[in-house]
Amino acid sequence: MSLKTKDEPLSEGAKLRLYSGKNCPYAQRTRLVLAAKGIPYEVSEVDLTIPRPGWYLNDMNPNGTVPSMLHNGHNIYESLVCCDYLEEVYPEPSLYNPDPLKRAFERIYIQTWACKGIPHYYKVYKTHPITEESKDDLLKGIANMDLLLKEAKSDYFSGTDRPGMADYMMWPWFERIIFMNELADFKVPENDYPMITSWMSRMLKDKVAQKANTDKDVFCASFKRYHFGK
Ligand SMILES: N[C@@H](CCC(=O)N[C@@H](CS)C(=O)NCC(=O)O)C(=O)O
Repeated sequence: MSLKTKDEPLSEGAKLRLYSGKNCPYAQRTRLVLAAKGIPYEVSEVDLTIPRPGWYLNDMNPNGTVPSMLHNGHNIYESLVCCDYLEEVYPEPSLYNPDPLKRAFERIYIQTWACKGIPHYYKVYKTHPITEESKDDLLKGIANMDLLLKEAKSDYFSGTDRPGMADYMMWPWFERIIFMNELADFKVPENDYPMITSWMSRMLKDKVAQKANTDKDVFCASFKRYHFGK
């Protein structure tokens, strides 16, 4: 199906249009927030294997990436900005901790994972051959999150008894890391990292995470393409 332009009206009942990518963890962040808040929306899938059309760059997102959202005729882009925007426009249920200090830490966790986890994830995901060094680096990033969760003394990075913004902003990569166990022989050892592995188990059971999940087949196909040129 061709990409809907900014001018094309939303389908009936949809509050916004999400320009997404089938295997994009950043777009999944937005899908998770939309699912958590029960916001009806439509999806326009962007084929990331070909250059974006000029109108997408002009009207939706000059960076050419997904996610982007069309809401009330306005374009919003960058995953964290999209998610914070949704939190403000659709405040219920709130995904941030009500306590300002805990909320600050949620943002710290998101940034920490972005700096110390995501780049190493992509080294394992994209480079061939996968080296023990790249796997160790990713494990260090995960170990760091294990420590932070331990210090937070909470089941979730939200600091509450349910997943919140920080959990949903990190989950897309962790869901894929679980798939990497089969594909890249990459495992997070439960005995060494009890906090993060039990968090991962809890997240797998979360209804929102299940609703806005990663398609395992799509992920595996993409992973194999990077690694084996298949
Ligand atoms: N900082 C951006 C990153 C988004 C991003 O890198 N998306 C990838 C797909 S997962 C993309 O659109 N890549 C297309 C390209 O770079 O051409 C965000 O948080 O939204």
